[in-house]
Amino acid sequence: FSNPTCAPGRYTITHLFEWKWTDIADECEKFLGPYGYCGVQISPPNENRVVTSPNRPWWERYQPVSYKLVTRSGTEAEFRNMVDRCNKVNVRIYADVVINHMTGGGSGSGTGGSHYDGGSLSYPGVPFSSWDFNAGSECHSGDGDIHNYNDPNEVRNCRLVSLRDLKMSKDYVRDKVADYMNNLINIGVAGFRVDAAKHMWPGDLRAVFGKLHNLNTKYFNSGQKPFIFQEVIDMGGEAIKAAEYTPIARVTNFIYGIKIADVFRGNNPAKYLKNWGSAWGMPSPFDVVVFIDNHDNQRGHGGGGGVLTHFEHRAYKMATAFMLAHPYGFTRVMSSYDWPRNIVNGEDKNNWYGPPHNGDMSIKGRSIKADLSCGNGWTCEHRWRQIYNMVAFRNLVFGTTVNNWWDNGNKAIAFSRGNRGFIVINDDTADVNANLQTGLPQGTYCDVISGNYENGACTGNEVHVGGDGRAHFHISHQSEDPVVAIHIGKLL
Ligand code: QV4
Ligand code: CA
Repeated sequence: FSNPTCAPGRYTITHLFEWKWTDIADECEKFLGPYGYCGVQISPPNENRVVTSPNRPWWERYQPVSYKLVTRSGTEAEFRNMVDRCNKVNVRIYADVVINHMTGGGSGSGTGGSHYDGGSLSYPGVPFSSWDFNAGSECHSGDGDIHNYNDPNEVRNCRLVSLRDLKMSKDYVRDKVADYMNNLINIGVAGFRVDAAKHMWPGDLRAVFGKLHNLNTKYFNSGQKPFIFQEVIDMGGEAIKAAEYTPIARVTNFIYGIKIADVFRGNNPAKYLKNWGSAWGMPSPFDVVVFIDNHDNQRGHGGGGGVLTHFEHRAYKMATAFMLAHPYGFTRVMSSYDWPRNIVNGEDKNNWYGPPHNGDMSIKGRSIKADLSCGNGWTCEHRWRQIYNMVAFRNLVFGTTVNNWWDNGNKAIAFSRGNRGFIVINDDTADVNANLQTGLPQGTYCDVISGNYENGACTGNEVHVGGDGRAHFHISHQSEDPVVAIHIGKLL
């Protein structure tokens, strides 16, 4: 399950957090397909609890009520239409599946109208009843919630923030979850982000994944398995290790964003990135999905904090350029919406804010500006030139290694990817003014950070590589984008 199921030549996904299905379908056709993205991680597509206090927080979608495909993002028909249209332009859909638990306490109805009662453990929309949940015989924490992350039994059999914990050791529960995932596969999704994987036993996940169908041959070659990445937060300090899950499928690498933030905030000189990868205490590149921030840690959830986000745009763009230029891991670009942060004593009181919405609380569509960026409250990092052009860079240099490493002994670095691409990043407090070996063929290249190559001309800076492979780079330390990236796809 560790092989990304991208169409050929595409190597990066973006998380279109809380987007509507109709917007995603349009985005696949107008932008993600043409600009070389592999796919989209979507918000959970199944029916969830409607939370009104606070009013429709983003996190209500992590409280399943049933596996019906009706959410604020859209109806089942809209979902099917999105999957079909995206696949037709070679953009894959990866569903976020919340299978560890159902809702927290309380009762009411879900986004698809199904009833739920977290008190009596009744979810008729599936159906699940009290027999299908872990209880006192499995969880020994006293109040039923997880408190001690050093006790693997507690982390897996007790409730994560009171969310009713499914008894995945039961065949019936495994079958219902596998039926849900197979329904998505049959519709045409290419894989899954598995929410809260750390809170499920590896053996139970193996059993569920073992029931999964191959991908739909309408869009994929026969015999292809879904791509699966498991959300396992392993920062090294707890009993449960990512290594328990990597033999099954990939895991999300949370160490990555913390270490990268440290570098691009200037606390750890960039020169040390020379051996970036497993040498930094991270898993094998083929076992991980990597990202600068995610929907939790960008707002202080999930033990988050400390990572770079779009709010720190300068460092964020530098960090993302490095991530996309470097071969380590399968890359995911976060795509956010804006919200009014209100930090009191280190905590954002507004970190629950849901997506931009209309008066009836339906999700507002994103608008597109002339420079391709988004409006209506959508941040759309995936549409920032400094980011989408590096997605194309990654596609072009795929399969090559890091060569021609250079650093100034401190916070300025450069390296090539084989003889196909070259990047210089100046995170230092002085300008870079250097003649560097790029490893590239002679020619005039278009810097894809400062501009685009349009109608045979470069709208940004040109870089002249001589017959000896060397070129001169001048990067002001005061630039908003102190990065230059060139590749053989943008040779004038
Ligand atoms: C609260 C208290 C509980 C109390 C309960 C009683 O915290 O102690 O028992 O009330 O009513 C929401 C609220 C949370 C509330 C809970 C239950 O924020 O305060 O509990 O609902 O009503 C997201 C949010 C959570 C949210 C949850 C469900 O982050 O705040 O909880 O959705 O709506 C660990 C895990 C990791 C997890 C991470 C956040 O190892 O797996 O925490 N990350 C994933 C998702 C994340 C999601 C979940 C898991 C749960 O990425 O977005 O949590 O599906 O690190
Ligand atoms: Ca569990």
